[in-house]
Amino acid sequence: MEEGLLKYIRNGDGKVSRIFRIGTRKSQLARIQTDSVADKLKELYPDIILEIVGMSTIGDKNLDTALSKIGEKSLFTKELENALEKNIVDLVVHSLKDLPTTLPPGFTIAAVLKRENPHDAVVLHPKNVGKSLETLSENSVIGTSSLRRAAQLKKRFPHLEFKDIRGNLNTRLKKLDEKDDFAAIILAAAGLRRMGWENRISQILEPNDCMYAVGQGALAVEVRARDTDILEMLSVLNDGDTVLRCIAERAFLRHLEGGCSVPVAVHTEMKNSQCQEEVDVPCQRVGVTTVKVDGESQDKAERLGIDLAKLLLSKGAKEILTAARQQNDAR
Ligand code: DPM
Repeated sequence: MEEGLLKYIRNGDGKVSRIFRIGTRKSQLARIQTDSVADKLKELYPDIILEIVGMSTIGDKNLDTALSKIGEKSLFTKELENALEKNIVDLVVHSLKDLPTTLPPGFTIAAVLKRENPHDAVVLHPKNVGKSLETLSENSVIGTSSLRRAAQLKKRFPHLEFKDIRGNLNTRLKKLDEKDDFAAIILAAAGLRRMGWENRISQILEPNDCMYAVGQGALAVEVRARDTDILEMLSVLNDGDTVLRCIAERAFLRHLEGGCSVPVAVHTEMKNSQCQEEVDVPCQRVGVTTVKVDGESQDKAERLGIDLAKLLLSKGAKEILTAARQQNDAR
């Protein structure tokens, strides 16, 4: 243990317990997401001792630069992984869509929790309430820094204009409401719901309008790969269907060599959930059961993603992605 930061606490009865430290970004959304995972862990392991450690990341410090322009693959994850590596924290909660499809050696995803609504949502300027993307007037400006959202929506709604908007969710809603720069902004429905702002959603974008980002709406817990005890402890958090869909989606993006700076979108559905088996997880709390996704189903999901990527590459996806990257670099 290089830095010897593992923490223990001595209980009244003389027993010693380990403290598990959870790293999180400091934004309100990140805190809410981390708290929700901590609450689930406390429900499953009532005696667990957790400590939440807030940290700033490159993505948080560059609030004015479009995500796709910062050019750093692991915008929101690098500092948190450094903290994992140095044993400053033991687990890190992320939005899965912010986690690169290939993690640095030594790190792994211990759990992917049940996905929320993965779709994108339209939030209108108060003066436009009652309208939709379709009925907003010609040349209305829509705020989003996501190339994926802008690329799809430009094609579907050619009468609209798209401009970058940065900052955390609180900042963006303020920019929308208090200025006259944007007619509407596009955000993930999941983030809005977690913040308690569901009432601001005026339209959920269906796949025909705009497909979502790989992993959108799902939370993931990242840990040190060597911590097999923590991996086992966290496996109860996994949601089988979400795990399989996200394996397929991430394999697809990995094979396309896409990232934050290319407009790649997906839509996945589980046709049946037969591939899961109920198993007992041998963990501290007796009687905890979970669905474990068997290795064969995981392999199938991975292959599905890769096959789809290959199909698209054979139809010219590589050229489209290269052009999109060059266009982005020139912005
Ligand atoms: C990534 C993108 C965005 C985030 C790009 C994309 C949106 C950037 C923007 C990879 N990460 O989606 O095409 O709008 O300028 C992010 C959000 C959430 C996780 C916020 C959002 C919450 C939803 C979730 C930012 N990361 O997309 O509205 O947990 O999936």
